[in-house]
Amino acid sequence: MENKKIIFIGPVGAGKTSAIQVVSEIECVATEAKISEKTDVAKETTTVAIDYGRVTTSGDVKAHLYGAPGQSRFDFMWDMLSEQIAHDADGVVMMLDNARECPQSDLKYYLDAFSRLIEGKQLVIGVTRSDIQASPAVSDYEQWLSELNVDAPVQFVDARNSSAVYGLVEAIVGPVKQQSVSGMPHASAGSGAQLGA
Ligand SMILES: Nc1nc2c(ncn2[C@@H]2O[C@H](COP(=O)(O)OP(=O)(O)O)[C@@H](O)[C@H]2O)c(=O)[nH]1
Ligand SMILES: [Mg+2]
Repeated sequence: MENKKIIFIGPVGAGKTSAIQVVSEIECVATEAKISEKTDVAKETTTVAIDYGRVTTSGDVKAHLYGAPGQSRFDFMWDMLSEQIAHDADGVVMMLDNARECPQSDLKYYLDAFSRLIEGKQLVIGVTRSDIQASPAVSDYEQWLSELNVDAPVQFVDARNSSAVYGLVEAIVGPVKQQSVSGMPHASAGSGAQLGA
């Protein structure tokens, strides 16, 4: 059985936890991940809460979904996360909240903070809350990405909507058997929330 790994990154409230929960075929709880850091004097272990869920592709590949903590108090964990959990990831989903003050800054910030993780991997940008704040538009994100020489598709999604989130995951691992434990494979989370890719 082949395994793949997808890491969800982005600011608090962008929808990482919701997205992983809505598509996961197993009950997901926020997992406590042990991250160890070797220092000169001792081996320190810190525990940090991360989201974990799983989907299976139609080619029977298990895709493991991890949500990186977004809180700034965990900023210092990101490098360790990148190295110890995510170093062999197959792709990265960056969730951004369109209703935040400056999504363009968030995009730049997370591209920079996770540059080592993202390098050489498939990146997909999932933008939530366009139901609350319609602009910037997909084309704005595409423009910013091209100015930064970053090659990544942009999809406007509602993180509570499983079909939208499957779209993000499938951009990395290909077609997925849609069998989330939430039992609502095509649940819609609100009117006008899905603006498509
Ligand atoms: N209105 C709206 N709410 C959303 C959307 N996506 C996610 N949410 C909600 O935003 C809140 C924060 O999401 P959460 O998954 O906890 O974000 P996280 O901090 O990135 O893990 C939850 O209450 C979600 O239901 C969206 O597209 N529109
Ligand atoms: Mg969360």
